[in-house]
Amino acid sequence: MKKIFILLVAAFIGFACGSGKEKTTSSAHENLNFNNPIITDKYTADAAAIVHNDKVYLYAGHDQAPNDVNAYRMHEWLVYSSEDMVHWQEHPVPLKPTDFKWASGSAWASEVIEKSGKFYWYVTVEHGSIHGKAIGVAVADSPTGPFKDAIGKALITNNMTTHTNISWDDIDPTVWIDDDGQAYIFWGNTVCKYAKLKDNMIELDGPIMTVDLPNFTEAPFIHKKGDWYYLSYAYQFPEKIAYAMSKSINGPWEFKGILNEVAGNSNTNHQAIIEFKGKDYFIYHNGSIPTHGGSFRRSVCVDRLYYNEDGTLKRVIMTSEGIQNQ
Ligand code: FUB
Repeated sequence: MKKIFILLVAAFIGFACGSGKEKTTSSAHENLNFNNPIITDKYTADAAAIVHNDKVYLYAGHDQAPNDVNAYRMHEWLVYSSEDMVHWQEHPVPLKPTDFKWASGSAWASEVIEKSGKFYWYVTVEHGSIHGKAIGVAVADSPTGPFKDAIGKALITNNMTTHTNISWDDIDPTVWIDDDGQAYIFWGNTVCKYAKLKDNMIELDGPIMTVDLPNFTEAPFIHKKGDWYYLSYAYQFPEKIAYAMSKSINGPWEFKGILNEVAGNSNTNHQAIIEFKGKDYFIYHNGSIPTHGGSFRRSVCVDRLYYNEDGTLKRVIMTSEGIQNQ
């Protein structure tokens, strides 16, 4: 009897200690916020980001498709800013396809770049009179606008490129200013195209060239770290993100494999990569907001990006936690 009593006491102490330990673990988890997606009151997609005066400005397309519509309905772009990659402030709507008189809609993927105190916003829209998608440019004196059409006509139209028969191959611009000041625009669906830009940033300077990349779908993005140029892009469909590396913006580009897997519940993934306050970030979108999130109601997320010693990229780990207070 005495033996049974001792065993019961020991079992109780063990249970009490065990549950105490479990509580510590779960309260540690409770301190983590689920920071992805970073914006939850609107559906956002195709993020582009710049760093300016110690802030990140994030530009996104607004997915506005009603819950029963499975097609893109995108009538404006949005802009957010953050000082820590955790808290995001929304600014007034900075740009719409209707700001381009020659466009008929579709606020598809875009990218902003700063040059000489001006902010140039390269956007994909549907052209009003030339069949197919086109690329336009807006300009502003501040990263939050107001932006206005910088040219009064499209920079690139579907009839300027004959590499494919599809009408949506002139989409997803990304712009890079090289160390010598020369600016380049990369874009495309199915075929990755690029061209030099004149110093005024609103005219092409020379022929349209192509980059041969395996399973290129769309969303080219250029960034540089040290001596290496990186060309990441949406690979296959549903999209993974793959990347290639080069020692020159003009190539040759060496394919390096997958950087990010298919993002949850979304056919597209559309990445942007930035360095901010000494850390590297991978920005993408998924379709994770319950219950209507999906390929046409997407949400921008951010996770860390890490490099290997040889300059190659570690595969992104997409998380619900995202970026935590640091
Ligand atoms: O958002 C419309 C299109 O979907 C973009 O232009 C592509 O990059 C894909 O994300």
